[in-house]
Amino acid sequence: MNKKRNKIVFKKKILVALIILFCNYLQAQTAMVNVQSRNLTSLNGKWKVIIDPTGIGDWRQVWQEKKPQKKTDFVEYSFEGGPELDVPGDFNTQMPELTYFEGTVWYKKQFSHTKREDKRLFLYFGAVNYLADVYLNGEKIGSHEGGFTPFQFEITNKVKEGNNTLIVKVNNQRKENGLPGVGYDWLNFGGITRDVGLIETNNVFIEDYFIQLKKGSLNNVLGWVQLNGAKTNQKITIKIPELNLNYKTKTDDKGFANIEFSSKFTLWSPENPKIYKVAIESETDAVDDNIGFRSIEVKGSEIFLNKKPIFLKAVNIHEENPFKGSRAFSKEDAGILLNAAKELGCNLVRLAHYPHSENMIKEAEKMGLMVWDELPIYQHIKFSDSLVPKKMEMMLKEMVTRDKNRAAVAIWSLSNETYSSTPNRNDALISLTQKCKAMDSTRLISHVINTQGYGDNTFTVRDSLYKYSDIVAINEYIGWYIPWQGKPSDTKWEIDFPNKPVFISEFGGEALYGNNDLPSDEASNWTEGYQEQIYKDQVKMFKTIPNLAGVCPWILFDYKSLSRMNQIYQNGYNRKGLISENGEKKKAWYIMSRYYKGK
Ligand code: GCB
Repeated sequence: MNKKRNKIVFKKKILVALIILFCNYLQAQTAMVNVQSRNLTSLNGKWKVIIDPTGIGDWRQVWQEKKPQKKTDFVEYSFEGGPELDVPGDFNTQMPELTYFEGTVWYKKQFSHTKREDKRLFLYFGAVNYLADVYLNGEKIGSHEGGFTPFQFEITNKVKEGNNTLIVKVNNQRKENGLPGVGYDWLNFGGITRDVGLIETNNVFIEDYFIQLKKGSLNNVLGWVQLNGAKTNQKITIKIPELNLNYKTKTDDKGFANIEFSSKFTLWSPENPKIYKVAIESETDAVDDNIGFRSIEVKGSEIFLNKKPIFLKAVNIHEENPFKGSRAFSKEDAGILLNAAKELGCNLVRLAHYPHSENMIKEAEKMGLMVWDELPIYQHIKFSDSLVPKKMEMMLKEMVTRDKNRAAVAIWSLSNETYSSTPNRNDALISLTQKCKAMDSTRLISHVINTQGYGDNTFTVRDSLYKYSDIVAINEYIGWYIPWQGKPSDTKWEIDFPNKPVFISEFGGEALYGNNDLPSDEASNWTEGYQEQIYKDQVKMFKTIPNLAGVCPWILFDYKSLSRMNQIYQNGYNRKGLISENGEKKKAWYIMSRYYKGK
């Protein structure tokens, strides 16, 4: 009896400990948007590191940087004498011993600060994969979970005059209840992978705002502004000089103001990616942004951009610089990936399978590429773990907060290849969909599914989660993982959602560039010809799809994936790219680019 009780008490204690640990990772952070237009001091550059494969640094309390006090003392760690890594940047590609590393690396940076009256200071991270514990001058200031979204901590009362030491414990171990979970088909690039900086603000500052066209309208903006700080009743002005717009409103005592104005906008579109300079001003702050205005809707079984039907000519992209084989983060990296998408003839990029950097979104926006913005809710997620829905919600909030003023972002993609048989999957994803809609009702929402039936040359599309998706997004690899069951041009479709647009969000197959001498009718030869044939067949099959509103090959460039272990052809690369990691176009590229030219 007693044993049983002890067990229960022990379990309860573990639960409480877990909840405390988790709350720690979800610590409230400010959500200041558009950090690039703030008073930002970069902390990018060389950071000293300690590699901690066993995780003992927690026990040794590395963040305290202890020094020997007396002659008999010694300390079994030091940043001095060790390596340095570039921030931003994944750690895997910066040191050979970190190539496959999934564990802890401690990062250290010193900075000098001059305190100023009436100013507040925030520490900003564009992204850290996956867990970050942040210490300033030996004191923990917060934690964050999730590898692809930004976070910030206020350090106004913690920063010292003069020299300060920042230590960040970064851990990229896979977690059963992480997002993504433990299995995924891309390289788990760890580290401080995006920009880091200090942001100085006035006491009351413009924290966030939403300035986009009202759903269905081409000239009415419906949005809001949120201030942060004590003096919350303030006059707010929104200026768009090019349109002679000077809109005024006032915040309430929570620092919140609704915004509503109209103008004759030149609308943002792939043909004319018009972006306006917008100034958002309060009595104590001013922020500049570049904002485009467009409408995106589903009506019946079609997608409409600015009230005109549009076919989504898309391509999947992972956030990897193909030439360096490292996590992409810069404008230049974005340029490599997006220029190739443009050249293929795309009007949309599916940024798989997690939110890419702001550079990707902003560059895509300038180039006239719509963006499919996706959460890493990928395949085997432990929806029944009580922490998982909270993490999903947190990530959703961070993604939507960051990207909601980007006209390019047309679709919030909330999940990829989840399974209706996974406990709690529907409840968790339906609730997430509702939360997404409540945050932003102006964009489309998608759930990508790959569990359709395919037999007798007929697809059966049934998953009830599509009810909550504006489009029926299907991943199918007919011709690669599943052989064709008949003539592609005779394919039949039974779709339980006959009134929704259908989007083939993934299809394709593997080929090693330049591998052209072996017979091309055998998958196991990994020839360009075999991949090319898949594309030819797919293009024929597309004609059979009712309500087809777009297609999206997997994937633009070959990319690193450790689960791809065929050492003759794959060598650690997923070879479904239309282009090799060296920039060489495969035969399938030309099939796809011809298809897009004809659309
Ligand atoms: C999929 C996944 C994608 C994989 C791809 C593949 O269905 O969504 O992440 O990388 O298949 O290559 O198998």
